[in-house]
Amino acid sequence: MKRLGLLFMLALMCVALVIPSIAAVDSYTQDFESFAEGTEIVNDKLPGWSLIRPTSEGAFVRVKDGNKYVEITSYYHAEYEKKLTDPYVYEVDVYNSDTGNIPAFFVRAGKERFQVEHGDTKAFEYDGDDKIGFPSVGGSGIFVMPRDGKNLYLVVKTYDESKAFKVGNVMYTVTVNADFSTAFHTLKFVDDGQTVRIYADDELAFMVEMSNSGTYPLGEETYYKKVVVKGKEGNVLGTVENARVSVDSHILIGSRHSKFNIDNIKIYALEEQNTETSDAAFFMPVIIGAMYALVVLKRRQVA
Ligand SMILES: [Ca+2]
Repeated sequence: MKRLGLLFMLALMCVALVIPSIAAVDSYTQDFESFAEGTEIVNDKLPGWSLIRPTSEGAFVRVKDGNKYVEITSYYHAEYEKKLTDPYVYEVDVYNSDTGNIPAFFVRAGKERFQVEHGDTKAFEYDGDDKIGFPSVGGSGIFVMPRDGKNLYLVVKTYDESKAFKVGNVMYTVTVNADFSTAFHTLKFVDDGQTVRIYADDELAFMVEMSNSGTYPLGEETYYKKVVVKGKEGNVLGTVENARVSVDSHILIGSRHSKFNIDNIKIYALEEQNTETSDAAFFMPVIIGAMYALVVLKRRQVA
């Protein structure tokens, strides 16, 4: 009986050690090099993503200087299907030559959508908030728009009783070194679960500190209600107390009547070399060996 108890303990240890490696963020990369030129990225063409193209124009693989990328045209909603609950990094290369475009790169969007004027709050859908200066999209999360050359816009989605559809926005702008209107540059989100750091290439542009999670009268998911937005020098740009920034992060790309290009999507764990995972990998053969020895010993005793 003693040995059975030990066996049970060892099995529990195995499970405990395996859990961190299961919970880690799966690495994802997409450089579009495997697609034929002109391929439309629609329906199930991009494994791991849900795609919605509400009009006759969508997203197509283009080639320039031997590199394949995707040109998104008009209205588009691309949603990474995996919910991110652990610290992660999300990178995407963006080239947006047109001013006035709405290329919205969301993180920490919720899964639920809210009804607005022409449907629900997809990443291309105007949310009805006419105070922001452009037809803002989506219903939750934060989104970044590389637009008008070196300008980076950060929009925090809010729950706002004063708006027609209770979706509001607070926008911040910084100027960065990368000019997204002349070539591809990397937009990078480093999200440790408490702070989202947003980079243009390797230049820190925004820090978004999140706290005070809870629910709102509209919807069922849990959101961080308070966010403090800081600029590249750590200066506070503003505080939002009614933010609708999801506790579980969904990544969306939205395009509203716009044309821009994306390439090199990467999603990976913030700590790629998770020490707990390494420990599990190291100790697993030892534990399995010990269990095997005990089982053999037990059988011999029975025989
Ligand atoms: Ca490429």
